[in-house]
Amino acid sequence: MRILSPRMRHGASFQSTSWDKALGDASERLRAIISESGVDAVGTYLATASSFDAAGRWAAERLTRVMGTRSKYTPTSIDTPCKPLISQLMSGFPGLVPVLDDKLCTLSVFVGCNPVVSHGHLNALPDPVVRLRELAMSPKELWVIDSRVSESSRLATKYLVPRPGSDFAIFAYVIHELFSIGGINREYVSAHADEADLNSLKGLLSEWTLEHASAVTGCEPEELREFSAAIRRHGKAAIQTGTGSTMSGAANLTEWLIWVTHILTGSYDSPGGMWFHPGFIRQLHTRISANAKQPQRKLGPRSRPELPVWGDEFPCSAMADEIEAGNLRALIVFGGNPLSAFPNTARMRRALQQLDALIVLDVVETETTSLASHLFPTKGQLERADIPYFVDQFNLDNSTQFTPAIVEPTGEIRSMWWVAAKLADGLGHNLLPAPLTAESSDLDVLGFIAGRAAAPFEEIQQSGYIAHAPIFGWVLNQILPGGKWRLVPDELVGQFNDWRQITAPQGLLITNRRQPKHLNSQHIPHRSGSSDSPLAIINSSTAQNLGIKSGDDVIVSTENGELRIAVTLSDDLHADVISLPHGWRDVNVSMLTSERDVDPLTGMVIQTALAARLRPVN
Ligand SMILES: Nc1nc2c(c(=O)[nH]1)N[C@H]1C(S)=C(S)[C@@H](COP(=O)(O)OP(=O)(O)OC[C@H]3O[C@@H](n4cnc5c(=O)[nH]c(N)nc54)[C@H](O)[C@@H]3O)O[C@H]1N2
Ligand SMILES: Nc1nc2c(c(=O)[nH]1)N[C@H]1C(S)=C(S)[C@@H](COP(=O)(O)OP(=O)(O)OC[C@H]3O[C@@H](n4cnc5c(=O)[nH]c(N)nc54)[C@H](O)[C@@H]3O)O[C@H]1N2
Ligand SMILES: [Mo]
Repeated sequence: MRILSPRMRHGASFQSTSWDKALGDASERLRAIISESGVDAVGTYLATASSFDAAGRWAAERLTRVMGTRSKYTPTSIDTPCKPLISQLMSGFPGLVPVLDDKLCTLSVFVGCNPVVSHGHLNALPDPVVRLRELAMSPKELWVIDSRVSESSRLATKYLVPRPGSDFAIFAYVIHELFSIGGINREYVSAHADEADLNSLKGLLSEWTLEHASAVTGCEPEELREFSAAIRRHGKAAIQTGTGSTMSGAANLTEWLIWVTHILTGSYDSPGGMWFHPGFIRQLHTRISANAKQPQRKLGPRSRPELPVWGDEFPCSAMADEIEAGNLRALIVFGGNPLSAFPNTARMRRALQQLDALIVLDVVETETTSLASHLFPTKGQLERADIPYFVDQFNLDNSTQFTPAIVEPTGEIRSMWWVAAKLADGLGHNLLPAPLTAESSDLDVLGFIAGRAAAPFEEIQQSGYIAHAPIFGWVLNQILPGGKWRLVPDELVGQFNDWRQITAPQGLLITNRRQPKHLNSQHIPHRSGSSDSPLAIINSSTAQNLGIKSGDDVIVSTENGELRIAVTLSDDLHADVISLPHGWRDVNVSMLTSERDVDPLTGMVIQTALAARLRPVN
């Protein structure tokens, strides 16, 4: 149900009220909490829908900063913290986003990423079926590495179906072969890597022979040999990971070894391989310079000091503990649904209920809005003009777009940026830089944000889409300390030596999966019989052994909880896989994940390659 006016809770009642009253009451509560417990007691969660509302996200970031709270949370710590971590450890800067050079690259690889359904992870593929077909058109090759033969695998030149969580082993073997058989780009490597690093890497990977990688991944030796040969044959590669890789216990290792593969083959910041997106609006290449300091992890939130913090946000896995410990007393949610997205749903629900204020900015009622103390209706996608801002670096080309508002906002709906500015006002801060004021229009705010873009805002607005050529060279020449990648960060060597502990045990494993017609918990189809329904996919032979038939309900359980879900059978996945969709309210996969089962380097909740049991109902 759409939310059309601000609402405020008084005891059991949750009534519509005026903006003045709701904002006034929210600010008063926040002020009291800050004066009693300090500003870290007020947290912000800048979630998926804020990523697609440029002005809203920009203002939510500024609100977090002007308040000065350390309690900032975003889904980056749930779906992909390995990417900023590896970027930071290897380049000194966390924000590098490699993008495939789709014009010149002849070998592209997707690992745990299913663009046909998701449109990709950090490289958005518009019209993904056409894009993948282009990438697979001979002499180009497209490889997909997925523990299920996915919709994207079917479009690939070749696909591999490894055991979940074992992807790192494929690249350990590929690098082992680059050292032993050849394929290293000597010119690139001598300019951009240290000899000592190369030697230690070679030593570290010496045991990763074909047989070893085959035993760990379950892939046939011949398939792995062919993959490695393809990389050597093409010389360069563009390898993309998605959440099937980034949500597993081996996420950091896989990401690291893929970066190493790109570096050894001279594919990074290099035509025919990958370029780094500086953002059409952000223009990072004009602003960032080399940082020679070794990145240091900071102490985690007070209730979970063991959880590492590398950037400016706390891991979402800490939120329930922070609330229960009284460290986090108010939360402002910008377009998110923690009851769907965060682990251990039952505990998360109790924690959110314990907050002194839960201020939610959303467009419709959700399980999270039903717990809100203050509910602020904000403009949906069609009601606001927009440009890519948070997702500026995630386009496949060096482009930007402008979309005008299509319909008038209904009811008393306001812009997300305006609500953030009003909340800041109520706390005695001004988050809007001159000449912006609370009376400015959405276009004024977008124009301000696009102030340093590669083209004037008026031109972006008029043309709707502007693309420039990819930019090469800025990372190698400007960002890397001394022009060299840090190939072997200690933290990753530590995890690599422990690979047996961090990879999944033998037996059945849950894997994650997106579905075509809903985005996380948004737009969940209500029609029964919709092709998009909450179905687990399991291997036919596994099902047969357990006496399970297609359409049966089963119980999937982990150390943390259980889930009842209907199954469909398939031979197209690794025998150990139970593929579960994310985003459903009643069939909520987050009941199976835990805020304790996290990657020790990032605090990310493990959400794929997770040990599970399966039994028929009855
Ligand atoms: N239609 C739709 N599009 C979306 C979303 C949505 O919910 N629906 N969500 C958006 C969001 S927030 C994100 S982060 C992106 C995610 O985008 P993607 O990362 O592309 O997400 P998925 O489509 O789930 O693809 C993940 C694939 O990884 C495979 N997999 C699981 N575990 C493993 C493993 O251990 N190893 C390997 N090799 N493969 C594995 C799964 O079988 C699955 O095919 O999609 C975005 N786009
Ligand atoms: N177990 C498990 N957990 C997961 C995942 C998984 O695969 N398995 N996936 C993870 C991933 S990849 C992600 S990104 C997170 C997602 O985590 P969240 O971002 O917290 O979840 P969403 O379901 O995307 O919630 C978005 C909310 O924004 C609202 N919304 C939609 N449009 C607008 C708008 O224009 N304005 C405003 N203000 N609100 C709007 C929607 O109604 C919805 O309530 O979940 C993660 N959690
Ligand atoms: Mo995500």
